[in-house]
Formats: sequence, C-alpha cells, structure tokens
Amino acid sequence: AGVRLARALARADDDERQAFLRDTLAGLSTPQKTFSPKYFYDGAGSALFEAICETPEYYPTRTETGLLHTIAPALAAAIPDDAVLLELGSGASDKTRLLLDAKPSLAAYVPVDISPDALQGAAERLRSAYPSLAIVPVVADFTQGIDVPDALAGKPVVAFFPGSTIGNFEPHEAVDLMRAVRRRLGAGARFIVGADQVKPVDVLLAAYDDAEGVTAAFNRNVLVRINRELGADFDVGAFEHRAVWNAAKSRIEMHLESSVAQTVTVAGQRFAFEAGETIHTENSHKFTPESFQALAERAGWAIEAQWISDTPAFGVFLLKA
Ligand code: AVJ
Repeated sequence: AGVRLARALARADDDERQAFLRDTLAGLSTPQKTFSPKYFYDGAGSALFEAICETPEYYPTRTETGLLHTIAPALAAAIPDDAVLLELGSGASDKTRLLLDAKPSLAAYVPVDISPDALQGAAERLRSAYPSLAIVPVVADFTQGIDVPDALAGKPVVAFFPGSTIGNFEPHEAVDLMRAVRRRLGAGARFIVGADQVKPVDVLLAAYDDAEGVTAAFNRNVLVRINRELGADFDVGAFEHRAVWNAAKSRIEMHLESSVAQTVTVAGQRFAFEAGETIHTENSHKFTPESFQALAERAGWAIEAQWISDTPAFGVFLLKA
C-alpha cells in the first residue's frame, strides 16, 4: 500500500489534488469516517449547489438574498467609497450584485473560491454586467489563508461571507477563520457575514433533504469526484443520503450511509464499511443572534449592526474590527 500510495501521490498533478487525496485517506481512517465539505465543489458539485438553491425546500439563499436587497443601502453606507470587496466562497456571486449595485464606487471586487469553474463563470458574467469594475478572481481555499492581490494593497478591504458557509465550520474553526480575516484586514475593517438561524427541525431537515433529491445528488457527487480524481471504486449507488439534526451541537449533519457491508479501495488502500456505517460529509451549524455574537466576539470582532429576516429566520451581521 505504501508504494501504491506514493505512486498515487506522484500522479496527483497538483498540490490541491495531493491535499484532496491525503484528506480523503485520513478521513476514511478515523472511527467516524469524515470528508471535508470543501471537496463538494468540483464543477458538477458547484452546479448541484446552484440547483439546491432553486429547490422549494432550501430557503437560505432566497431568504438571505431578500434580506440583502432590503439592507443593501445600510451596508453600502458602512463600506468606504474606494473599498475592495473581498468575498469568501463566492460561487456564482449572485448575491454580490446587490452590494455592487448599492455601492458603485467600489475600487475592486475580489471573489475567492475553491472551484475554478464556478469562479470563471461568475467572473465572466460580472465583467459584462459591471464593465467599469475591476474584478480580480482568486482560486484558493480560503481556510488556508486569505490573500489580497498586491495591486490592491493599501485600499480598505471589506470582507463578505454570505450563505452561512461559516456554519460549515466547528465553532473553534469558525473563530480561527474570523480571527484570520480580522488580522488580514486590520483596524477599522468591516466583515459582512450571513449566518442561518435556528428554526423548527422539520424545516431544517427538509432544506437538507429535498423531495427532488438534488441535495442527495450533491452529497453523493463527492464519491463520484473521488472515484474520478483519486482513482477510487466507490459504488455510489450503495450509499444513501442522510440529513440529521444534532440538537446538542445545533447543527444539521449530512452523512452518506453505506447500505451494505462493503469494501472500497482508494489509492490502493482498502476501507471496510459495515451496513449502516456513515461518512460524515458536512455540518451546517444554525445560530441564534446571541450564539453568533459570541463567536464573532471570541474572534475579536464587534457587532456594528445585525438584521434577522422574518420566518424563515436568516441573519446578516455587520462586524467591525
Ligand atoms: C453553501 C455551506 C452554506 O450548509 O447550507 C446546501 C451547503 N449543503 N445543502 C449549507 C449545502 C447542503 C450550504 N453552504
């Protein structure tokens, strides 16, 4: 297995794929098998996420978009005129348009995303919609550090992290990430964060297990990606999508449950599954205004303003360093 692992690593054509392989093997080697949700977003996964946002059950995107539409003037007033807008996990950049429209004086927009496909499509669409705005896309895993292109050094940076992607992180990781953003942006900086709110469990479960099965396809797609990119042999049809509410941790968990006892090979290493055993593929923490404030404050941010939508409740928080 050692030699085959070494060969698989050598074949991996870039650092990103090596990290993907290493993380996948490590995640399959722990008692509770786990994958990081950042690996959902290959081209197909990014498209499936956009399709999730169109399902009737998945309320966060349309709720946050409606809220941003309402509060865009207040956000624009808090953003310096010549600021660089830096978005973490920008995906299709649809919500960003609300800020770009409300703040035409922005110096530049820097979308940061792990998916080159999503980033490229978004940059093309935005360039034709905002021909006079400097758009500087950055393909990066923002959990590994936040870089602003040199050309924009010296400008005030406002960070934008919508979608409740912050909910993907364990609380201590969320604090580390928000602290890293604060250190990178410096004194007086602003950080606009979307954070989905606790609500009745049936609403949450439906949002992560839509009737059409789009979320199930999104969850299973990570197995398709691992098969293709890491030379694995997952029987994708032998894993069921599960969405579970973890009340103690205030989060929806997604799992892939092995429907039979089976063995899977990844880069020459074999991993046994019992029937009913799961791979934990994602956490989506749900917040209260108080729980989110506490997290932001632990990272050294102060709450400058906050807005919570009408039911289904979704929060947008304006943080000040
Ligand atoms: C993009 C991370 C915010 O957690 O709600 C959607 C991803 N997962 N349905 C979320 C997701 C399942 C989404 N985020």
